Amino acid sequence: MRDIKLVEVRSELAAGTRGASMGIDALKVASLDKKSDFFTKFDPVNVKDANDYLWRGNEHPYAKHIDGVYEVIHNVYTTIRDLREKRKFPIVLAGDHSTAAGTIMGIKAAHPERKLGVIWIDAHADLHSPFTSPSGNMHGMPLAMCLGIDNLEQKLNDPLPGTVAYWDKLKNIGGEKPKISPEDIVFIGVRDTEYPENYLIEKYGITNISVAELRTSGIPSAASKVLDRLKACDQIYISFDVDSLDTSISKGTGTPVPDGLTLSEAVQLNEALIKDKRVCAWEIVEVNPTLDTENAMAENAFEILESTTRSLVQNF
Ligand code: 5AB
Ligand code: MN
Ligand code: MN
Ligand code: MN
Repeated sequence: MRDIKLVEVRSELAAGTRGASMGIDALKVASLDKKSDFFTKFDPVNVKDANDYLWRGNEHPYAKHIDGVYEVIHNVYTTIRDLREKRKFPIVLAGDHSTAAGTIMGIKAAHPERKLGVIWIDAHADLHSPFTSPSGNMHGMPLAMCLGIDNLEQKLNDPLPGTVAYWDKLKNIGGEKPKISPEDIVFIGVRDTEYPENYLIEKYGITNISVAELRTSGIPSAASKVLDRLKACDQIYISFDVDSLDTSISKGTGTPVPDGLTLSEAVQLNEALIKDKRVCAWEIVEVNPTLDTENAMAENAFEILESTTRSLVQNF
């Protein structure tokens, strides 16, 4: 049996649009509307956010609020490390996607000898660094933090020395070595990238299963392909950014992108992936009810959360 622990991270510091910190509560409202007992079944742990940095001005244009983002990622890292040491299975509900770096760092620190694979279901590759980011929004940077890369070959920005010092500290949370290798990342649904990210995807040959490919091959075969691609890994983390969904059902998120997954595809995909026994944590991020009408995004995201958890519980 899996010992599930819900982890709530109400951070929105690293998103470009305000409101993602309310995503978790929007999911809870959706659960009530659907008369689900989901939130009564699991006793959640709350990770301390640093959203008050939003009112302190921004001294780091190429990595906005990196001082606060560092604090939150560190808090997530210690929480996830401790849970994994106790063999818990974290289901993480988070605001902005930067905190996924803390999840990865925590998983790795608990079992440094285990090769960690990452399934990143997202419209974006989140491979930027302060040297390449077009926005300075750090929710576009978590995978670069975990890979420990700056991508100076594609440098666009000159971050201040203070920013670079924080960035180096961030990459070293949980130990100086990279937490993951590029060959152990599989993207699903990535369709909105910038050229510094494309450079890395090509350089490292990172696999992306496009929405079209997923449709042609069917979900079961796409899921097996992803898992097979990670056959060298001993443990796997799945990160689900709701902007992987199509804009017809993903208006309530900061950076919606057309031509994404349907709700039923996302449900089937996550249900299939989580059945692999190596999966050790699952995360859903970036619901922003302030951009939405009638809580539609959270209702769809809640369906994915509930069905994925059910698939996990039924299989173990
Ligand atoms: B998300 C963009 N690449 O860096 C940037 O939502 C978007 O966590 C990042 O995937 C989106 O600002 C980050 C243009
Ligand atoms: Mn993302
Ligand atoms: Mn995204
Ligand atoms: Mn997003």
